[in-house]
Amino acid sequence: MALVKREQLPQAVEGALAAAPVTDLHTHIYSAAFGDLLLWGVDELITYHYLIAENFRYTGMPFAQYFRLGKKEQAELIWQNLFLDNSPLSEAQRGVLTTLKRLGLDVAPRNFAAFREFCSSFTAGQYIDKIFATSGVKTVIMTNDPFDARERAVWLAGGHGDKRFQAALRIDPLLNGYDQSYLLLREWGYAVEKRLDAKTVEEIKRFLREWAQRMKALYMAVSLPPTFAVPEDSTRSRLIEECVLPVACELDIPFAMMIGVNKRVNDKLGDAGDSVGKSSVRPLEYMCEKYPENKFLVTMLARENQHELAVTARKFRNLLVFGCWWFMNNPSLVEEITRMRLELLGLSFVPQHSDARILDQLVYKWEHSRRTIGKVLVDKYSDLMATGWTVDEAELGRDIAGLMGDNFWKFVGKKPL
Ligand code: FIX
Ligand code: ZN
Repeated sequence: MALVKREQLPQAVEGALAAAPVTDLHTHIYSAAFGDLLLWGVDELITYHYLIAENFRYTGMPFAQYFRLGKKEQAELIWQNLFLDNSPLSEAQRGVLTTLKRLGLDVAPRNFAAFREFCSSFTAGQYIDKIFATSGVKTVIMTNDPFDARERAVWLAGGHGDKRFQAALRIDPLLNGYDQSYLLLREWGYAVEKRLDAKTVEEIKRFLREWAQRMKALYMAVSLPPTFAVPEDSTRSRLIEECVLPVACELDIPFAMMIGVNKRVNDKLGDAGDSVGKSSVRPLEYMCEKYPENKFLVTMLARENQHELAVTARKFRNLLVFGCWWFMNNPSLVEEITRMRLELLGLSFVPQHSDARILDQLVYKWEHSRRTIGKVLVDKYSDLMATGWTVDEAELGRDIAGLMGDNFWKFVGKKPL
């Protein structure tokens, strides 16, 4: 393969990013087998909870009045407030337009009806194919919650067969709400008590084992508040150390922690009402050190935590840092964090996940991320070449394929699916 010249770097990096198959390791999208759990199309795209939050900055409409509207009316209201009455400069606003453009639609006429007509010409299955082809994403990992009745029914009926969609066992109700969720476990035949006695611990491990195997889950995951602590005298801390980590180790799958969410600071906004808080990395140091056979996938929500998270990863090879999560997923912060991670971790991290809740978002979230990550990589390879080091196309392709997915698959010890 030819050596890359410094002046060719922008084109070479852009080409390698475009060619690298993406594994999107955390999303909220579903294969067609999950029915209405899969959100897709322009009305869903424009009523994304990020845009709901932004919408209320421009209107005094009572929150409940908005949520009583039908989906189409909600979409038309947001289109008016966030696109027609105010230029759509935010990341989530621009994302809608990037997606529509990449799907071949002309946004200049601002003809919302035309966007709807385009989407209505697809079935869910056809649209999944279209979005995967347009976004360059090869595999997405879902967020699979066995406590969600609709989702539970799909898995108990045999699951789904679309290998583009891999599973992650999401256990927030177990870890963050055991005093309620244990009643469901009992309903499902697990002999658990509210108090974590020895039998209960074993039955919770059985629940985790059975569901991780049923889903063929690539990892177990939870989102955690800024106050998250392990060890501490709490049910959550005991469940993690006595149930989650032993089963994760037994099944050789990572435990993914998404740390720093302050849930429902404005409850009237629903999913749009969550916020952020600075967390501690002490629990990560404790778990990575005490459980060297366990693997930990971690992303944190506060900008202030990003540096110490990267430093923690330098200390523990069983910790893989991933993504620019939620309020971090904006070009200015993706650039800052990716630059810092490359400087502290080299290539040993996963720079991005989409957190897509609507299928269509794969297009813009990855288009925007490739552009920002590419900009940082050009700088870093340029700095490298300034030392006299040479880089050939194959090495560049190898490095970038690692960032876009191979690093994750190596960490979980599986071949890319
Ligand atoms: O906990 C999570 O998986 C978060 O990503 C979501 O709760 C959040 O609403 C989201 O989609 C952020 O991008
Ligand atoms: Zn998420």
